[in-house]
Amino acid sequence: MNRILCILCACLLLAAPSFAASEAAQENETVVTVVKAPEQTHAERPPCFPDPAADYIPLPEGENLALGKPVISGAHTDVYVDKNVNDGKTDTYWESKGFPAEITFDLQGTYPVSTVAVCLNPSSIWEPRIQEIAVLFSLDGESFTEAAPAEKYQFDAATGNRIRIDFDTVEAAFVRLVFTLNSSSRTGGAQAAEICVY
Ligand SMILES: [Ca+2]
Repeated sequence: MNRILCILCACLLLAAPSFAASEAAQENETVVTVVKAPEQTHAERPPCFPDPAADYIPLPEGENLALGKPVISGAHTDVYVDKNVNDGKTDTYWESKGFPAEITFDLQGTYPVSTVAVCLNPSSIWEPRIQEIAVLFSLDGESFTEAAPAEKYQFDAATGNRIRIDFDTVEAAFVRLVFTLNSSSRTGGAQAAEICVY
């Protein structure tokens, strides 16, 4: 009888550590929750972050009449050709070779026009600068009339690196911008990533 009791006690003593280890493992078990990320198709900004575009100079609503239309200019710098100026992308730009720099849009039709917007790349890498710009319009592409006289406009990434020129509505088939100054020390010509006509 004593022998049986001894064997039973020995079995209990051997089993005790494994029971203790099992309880410790349960206490230390890491709970992993798998969360499926939502499908993301574009850059998203959490609501707690300020909207960088909140202070951008607003563009008019409606069709940009210059987008993709034939454009004519003089000499350009390097690869920065005039067709970059109305391709709908602010990361491509036109840069003239010297001043004055004319760039003319054929709207391929006659439209009431009252605003021209000139945009640079909105990135702050493009430091603030002033460009002097006049706007002219024409019905035949040969005789042009001034819609907005030459004025200096401040480009600043804080306001979207864009400016807008508003004037009394004219009927226009062609719109021409004449640049006469760019204060940036990095270029000797006019620069525009997009020119929009409304
Ligand atoms: Ca562009």
